Amino acid sequence: MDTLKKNNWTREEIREIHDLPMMDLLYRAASVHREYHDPNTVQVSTLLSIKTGGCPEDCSYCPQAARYHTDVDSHKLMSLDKVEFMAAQAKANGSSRLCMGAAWRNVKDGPEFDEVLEMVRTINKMEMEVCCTLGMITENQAKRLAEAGLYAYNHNLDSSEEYYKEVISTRSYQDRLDTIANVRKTNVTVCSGGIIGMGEKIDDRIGMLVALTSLNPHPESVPINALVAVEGTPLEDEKPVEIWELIRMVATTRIVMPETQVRLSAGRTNMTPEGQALCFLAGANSIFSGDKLLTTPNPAKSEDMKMFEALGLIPQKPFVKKAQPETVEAADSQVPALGEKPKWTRPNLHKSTS
Ligand code: SAM
Ligand code: DTB
Ligand code: SF4
Repeated sequence: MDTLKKNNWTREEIREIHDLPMMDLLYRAASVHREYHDPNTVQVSTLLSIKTGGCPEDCSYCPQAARYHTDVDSHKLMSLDKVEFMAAQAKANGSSRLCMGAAWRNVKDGPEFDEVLEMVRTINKMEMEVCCTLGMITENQAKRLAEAGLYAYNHNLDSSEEYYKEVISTRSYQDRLDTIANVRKTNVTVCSGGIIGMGEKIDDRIGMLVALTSLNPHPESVPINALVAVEGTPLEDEKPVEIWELIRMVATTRIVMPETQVRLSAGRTNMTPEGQALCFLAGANSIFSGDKLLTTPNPAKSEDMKMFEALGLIPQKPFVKKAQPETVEAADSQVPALGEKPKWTRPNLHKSTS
């Protein structure tokens, strides 16, 4: 059996795994899963949108892009007190990780980022894993987040390089890879995955897995989102993905990145508990809990509790995979703000600005 943690998976090899008869695929993925993980433990994260809507980017799937006409109400940065309250609630509800999302194109040094760093310090001290997803960041900003005690940074590749251009025009695939590389220069873990159901071909899903597996080391977590088609976005009419397609994607991800936590992310409201159980069997070992993702609905906590009970699943404790990072207080910081912006390019223009 091929359970190597390798970085040179080819499209053909991954496609061959993806297209196995379902029972063979499930058996193989479940076997890899058991070799590397406790199959009865699932990591539970809570999402919190700390800055909602009004984003200048044009990601076709996203209800928070300012240019689309969705029902999302824009909010400025959430207060530290509110974040602390929400984190305590998430912890009481059994989440080991709080993932704070901001509808930003990139991080800008200044009072708002300082406030986010304070949020990271506060939650890390609450013995929760802290994750941020704030758009593009520089190496210096990644270092400042690491110093504050950040556990993970989420920055998705979303699809294959070719299909990415069809979905987003305001930044390139390379920009995403650059931010991931900046995170990798610190001890913050990398969370990067994508979305299926955006009209892409199976080969685009495979292309995304090739890109993710070529990262060395592999991302510590890979979220697999099923598109939540939101009215007012360009992808509003996309039909929900078939559960079988999601199971195939999860199983393939598990096989090609055996050590990674595979997160069954957006789209669970369209799935039955039985469908989700097959995803767990196929190697998913993380979910987002709480009745809201960032702006769209997620299954009710009571439903997830029922499902966990029926399946005998146990929520993972924090800092099992990696030790808790230390927090350096703002006054003791060794990493000064440099005031620089991430370099970025536009697809097809290949012009760099800063
Ligand atoms: N602005 C930051 C960025 O783009 O990296 C962080 C927030 S953004 C909302 C985080 C991720 O959520 C995206 O990369 C995308 O994969 C996912 N996402 C956004 N809208 C979605 C939708 N409608 N359905 C599924 N996933 C979605
Ligand atoms: C990820 O891959 N999925 C999460 C998290 N990382 C930030 C976000 C899903 C967002 C779904 C649409 C919304 O609720 O706005
Ligand atoms: Fe902005 Fe992120 Fe949404 Fe893209 S996915 S529009 S960058 S919030």
